Amino acid sequence: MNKIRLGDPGTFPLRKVLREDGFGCIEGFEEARIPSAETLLAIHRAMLTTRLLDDRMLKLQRQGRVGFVGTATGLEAAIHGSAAVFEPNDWVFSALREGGAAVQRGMPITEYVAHMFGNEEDTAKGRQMPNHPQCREVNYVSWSSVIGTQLPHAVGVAMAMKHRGEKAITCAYIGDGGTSSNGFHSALNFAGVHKAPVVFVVIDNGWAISVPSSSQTASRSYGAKGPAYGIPGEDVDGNDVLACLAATKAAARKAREGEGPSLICLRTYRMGGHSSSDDPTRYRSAEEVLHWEARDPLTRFENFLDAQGLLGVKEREACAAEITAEIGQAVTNAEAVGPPALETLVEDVWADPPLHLRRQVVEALRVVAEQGEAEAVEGRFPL
Ligand SMILES: Cc1ncc(C[n+]2csc(CCOP(=O)(O)OP(=O)(O)O)c2C)c(N)n1
Repeated sequence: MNKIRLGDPGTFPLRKVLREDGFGCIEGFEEARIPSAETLLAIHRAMLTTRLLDDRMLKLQRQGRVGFVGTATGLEAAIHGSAAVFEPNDWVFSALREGGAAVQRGMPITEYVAHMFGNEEDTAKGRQMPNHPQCREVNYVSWSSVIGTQLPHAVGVAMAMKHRGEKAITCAYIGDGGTSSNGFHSALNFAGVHKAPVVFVVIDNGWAISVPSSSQTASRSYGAKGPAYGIPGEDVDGNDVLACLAATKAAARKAREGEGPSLICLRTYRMGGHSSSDDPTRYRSAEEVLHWEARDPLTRFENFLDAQGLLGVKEREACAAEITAEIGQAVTNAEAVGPPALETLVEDVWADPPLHLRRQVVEALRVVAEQGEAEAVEGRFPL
């Protein structure tokens, strides 16, 4: 359990831009390379939105109002520093924790929250697990839940765009655990051979449920896996939002200019449990969590913005209040909307649902009309 983490200083170099405390950049970093105030504040807002959205969703889950939550707490710099690079016509394929990137790309918070509730306004009609958002308008693809599958999908879309001569590229997120999947190997191999315009982003958050990152691979780093596929690879301090941004920007530029894929590993830490169904105290120490809490990527970036004169305590509070109000309104809306209509169960798969499915829906509707929904369910599952 206490093995040296991949990428720890001394074991493999990490790209860094911000000082550990956030109050400035590391020595030698040219100020001219700091992004514009507008970009910095937009990324901060995205990070804060994810932090607040996850906090609220987890509370709702604990109250039995939302079914499942997998938070991104601690990963905000990695997610939003990288996602900020992609253009509206690029495509983002994510795993469990990057839903905030959909919001950053323009998915309305109300739509995100409707998805968490799986209600009638959920674009997936309640058929996906919560925390698996999709948003066609912003080219953000829902995750299948099967670890690694999103990578071959992302490569396929990248190849399609390349064949069509389009300039768009794809971003493919995966966790440290996901690097052990078939999908990771086939996607990187195929993308390397065919120079697919894709950026692979490994978010190494230290744990794959209860498996520590140090037990996931014998490689000296995840970034080091790229060259084996003929792809450039790099490891980045994933709690340093400016380093995540810079590394992803360089990789995206290569993909856009026809130089093929890159692999970047953003090394960070999952501060919460794997999901709302997990108890992380069973497999990791309180000291370890405290160690990382002291390196909170949001605080580090806020210190930087404060030092730059871009975001003081008052502005931060105002921004948080605005986002909290927006989330609150979205939750109120979501709870006022009912579940998807039963007959939608057989939509979207068949042009004309076959007879046996039509019969089942008619039967379900008849039972509900006669007994009410709760009694109908109880009738099928006698206690
Ligand atoms: C093929 C497959 N095997 C196992 C699982 C169960 N599972 C769900 S999440 C998870 C761990 C994923 O870890 P990682 O890729 O590091 O992502 P993280 O959850 O840490 O963000 C596992 C093993 C799954 N969903 N799919």
